[in-house]
Amino acid sequence: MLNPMLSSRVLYLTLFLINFTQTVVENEFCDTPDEDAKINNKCNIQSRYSRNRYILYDVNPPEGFNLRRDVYVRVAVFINNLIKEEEEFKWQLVLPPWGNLYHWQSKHIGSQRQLPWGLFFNIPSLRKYIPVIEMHQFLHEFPSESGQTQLDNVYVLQNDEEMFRTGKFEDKNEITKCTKELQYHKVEANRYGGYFWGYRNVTSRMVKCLKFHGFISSLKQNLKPNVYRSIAFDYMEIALHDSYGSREYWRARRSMRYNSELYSIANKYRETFLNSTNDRDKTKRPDDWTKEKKRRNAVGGAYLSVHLRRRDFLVGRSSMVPTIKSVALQLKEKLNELKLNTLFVATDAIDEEFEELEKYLLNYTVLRFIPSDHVLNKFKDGGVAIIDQIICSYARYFIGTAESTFTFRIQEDREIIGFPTKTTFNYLCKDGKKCGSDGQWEIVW
Ligand SMILES: Nc1nc2c(ncn2[C@@H]2O[C@H](COP(=O)(O)OP(=O)(O)O)[C@@H](O)[C@H]2O)c(=O)[nH]1
Ligand SMILES: [Mg+2]
Repeated sequence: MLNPMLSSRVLYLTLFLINFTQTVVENEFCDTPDEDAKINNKCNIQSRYSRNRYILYDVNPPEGFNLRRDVYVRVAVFINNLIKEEEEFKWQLVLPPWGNLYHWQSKHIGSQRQLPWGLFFNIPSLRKYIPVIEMHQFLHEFPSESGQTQLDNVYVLQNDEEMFRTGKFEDKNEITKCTKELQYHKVEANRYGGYFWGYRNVTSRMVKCLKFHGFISSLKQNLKPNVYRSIAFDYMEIALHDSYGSREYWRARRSMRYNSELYSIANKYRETFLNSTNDRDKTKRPDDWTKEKKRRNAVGGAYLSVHLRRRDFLVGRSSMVPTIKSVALQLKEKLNELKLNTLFVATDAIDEEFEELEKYLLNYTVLRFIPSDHVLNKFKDGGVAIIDQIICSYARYFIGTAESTFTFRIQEDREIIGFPTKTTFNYLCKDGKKCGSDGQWEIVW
C-alpha cells in the first residue's frame, strides 16, 4: 500500500492532470460555426466537464438607470426558474457594467463607464436570489485566448414592426435577417466586434438577430447549453416580465438591496436634517432580505418627500408636467393636511427651478441632498440618485412624478419597508387637474 503522504501527492497530480486536460478541451470548445454539426459533435460531451454557463445581457443604449433596474428583475426571475428547471448546468448571470448613461452628466468626477454593480447594489444580497458575477470576474474566469474573451453567441432582440403596425400581438421567437443598423461588425470568420460594455477585448463567435415578442422565459429555447457556454442578449428590455408583480417578482426586487455605504450616507442625512431614524419611525428591516416579513405599520420620518422629475420630462411629457408654482401649491396643501413642516425634494431640476420652488414655500423647511465631492466622486450620479431614492422612501408620505421609473423604484422600496399604500401611490398633477391613475403596484409576499 502507498504511504498516505505519497498517495495524496498522486491524487494531487492526477487532479492537476484532469484539470489541465479539461482546460485544453474547453479552449477548443466547438470551434465550428455550424450549429447542427456542434450538436452532434463530441465536443459537446466534452464541454460538460465544465458545467458553468454564463448569461450576459444589455439594454437599448438610451434607456435610463431605473428601467435597467427593472430589466434586471425580469432576467433574475428568468434565471431563478432556469436553475430549478435545468439542474445539469451551473447558470451564472454576468452583471452588465453600468455606464454611458444619458442622464449621468456630472463632469470632473472621473469616468462614469464600466461601473460595477457593487458600487450601487449589495452583491451578497443579489446572490441570495441568483448566482451573479461582475463582468471583471467573468473576464477572469472564462477561458480566453491571448487576452481576448470570446462569447459563443449574441442574440440581438428586435421588435416585430409588423405587429406594431397591425396591433395584432402574438408570441414570436425567430431568427431573422438583422434589420437594425447593427453596432456589431465582422472582424474575421467566427469573430464579431461590438460595443460590449466598452471592453475592447470582448468579441463573439456569432451574432444573430431575433424577432422577439413575449415573456422572457421563452428565451430558454435559445440558450442551447450543449452548444453555447456564454451567451448574450442585447436589447433585453424587449422581453417581458414572466409574472409582473408576482411574489417571485417581489423576491427578485427585494434582493436588490443597495450598497450598504449608500444606506449609511442616506441614514446619516435623515438623522441630521430630518430627525428620522429607523427605530423611531418604525422602518427597521432585517439585514437579510429573505427574513423580511409582510407588514404595513411603517410610520416614516416626519417629512413629506417628493420626486420632482423635470429635464427631458418637460419636453417629452409636457402635457403632464405641472409648473413649479403648481407643484408648490400641491405640496403646501399636503404639508398642511399632514401637519408637517419639512419637505425633502429629490429632483433633477436645474437650480433656478429649485430656487423658485423654495420661494413659494418660505414658511416650510425645504431640503435636498447635496453630495460632498467625496461622495460624488466615489458613487457618481447613479449613487447620488439612489441616496435621493432612499431618503424619499423613508418619508411619512411620498408624492412622485407619474410615469417616471425613478418614482416607481421609490414606491417599490416603500412597499417593501411596509408603508400603508395611501402614503405611497401619489402623484404631482398637471396644473389644477385631477390625476393619479398610474395604479397601485402593491407588494405580494
Ligand atoms: N439625483 C437625482 N437624479 C435624478 C432624479 N430624477 C431623475 N434623476 C436622474 O435622471 C435619471 C432619470 O432617468 P430614469 O432612471 O430613466 O428614470 P425616468 O426617466 O424618470 O423613468 C435618473 O437615473 C437620474 O440619473 C432625482 O430626483 N435625483
Ligand atoms: Mg428614463
